[in-house]
Amino acid sequence: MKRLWIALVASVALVAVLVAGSGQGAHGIANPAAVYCYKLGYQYEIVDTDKGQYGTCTFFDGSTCDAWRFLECRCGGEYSYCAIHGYDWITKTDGQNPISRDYCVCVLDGEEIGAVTEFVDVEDTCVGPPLDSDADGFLDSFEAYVGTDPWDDCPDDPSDDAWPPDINNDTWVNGLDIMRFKPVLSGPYDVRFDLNADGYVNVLDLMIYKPLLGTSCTNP
Ligand SMILES: [Ca+2]
Ligand SMILES: [Ca+2]
Ligand SMILES: [Ca+2]
Ligand SMILES: [Ca+2]
Repeated sequence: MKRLWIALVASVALVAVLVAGSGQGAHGIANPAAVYCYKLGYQYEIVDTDKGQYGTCTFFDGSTCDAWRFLECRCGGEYSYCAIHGYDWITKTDGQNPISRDYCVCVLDGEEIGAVTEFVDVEDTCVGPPLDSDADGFLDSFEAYVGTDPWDDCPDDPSDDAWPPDINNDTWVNGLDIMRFKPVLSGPYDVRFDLNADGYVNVLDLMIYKPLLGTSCTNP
């Protein structure tokens, strides 16, 4: 049941960007801030200026941060690994992180549970696909965007938003899900239906159903 369409969209081009200039092909030394941005499924770009190059990370809603500031949660904290997975976040400046002097730590119920660089392998020199923790074919960051659970690949009950195309949470992707689009297509924007994350609900979102129709998921 594993579908990878979103995961695969960006990966081919970005791997080339991430390791460009390393001279070591696909196994080069990558910039941790670039890898972090990429592995969360966002768009990393290198910007040339008079003072040199820097990297930016662009999120689904089009907003952008400097990639290193994003890694440190000094910018775009609401798009961070922590936020995507339901945690709070803080930036620590005690120099105790091997990747960057200032670093982002996830916080759950007031307890620090780890730095984002522990959860995301930003030193991965063979850059794999972006994070899809539950392997339901939709990236963690995308699931956070539409409001489904990035840890759960299949709904347990009709209120359990777990698998993005399964709008009615019955474990099947079929016409019943597509019927739910009807009032939304002509009504106010509802992010739950924005399955290509472009800020609109329209026929482009319905396109993603083509390879998925008739498929289902199962709970353990
Ligand atoms: Ca997923
Ligand atoms: Ca999910
Ligand atoms: Ca369904
Ligand atoms: Ca859309």
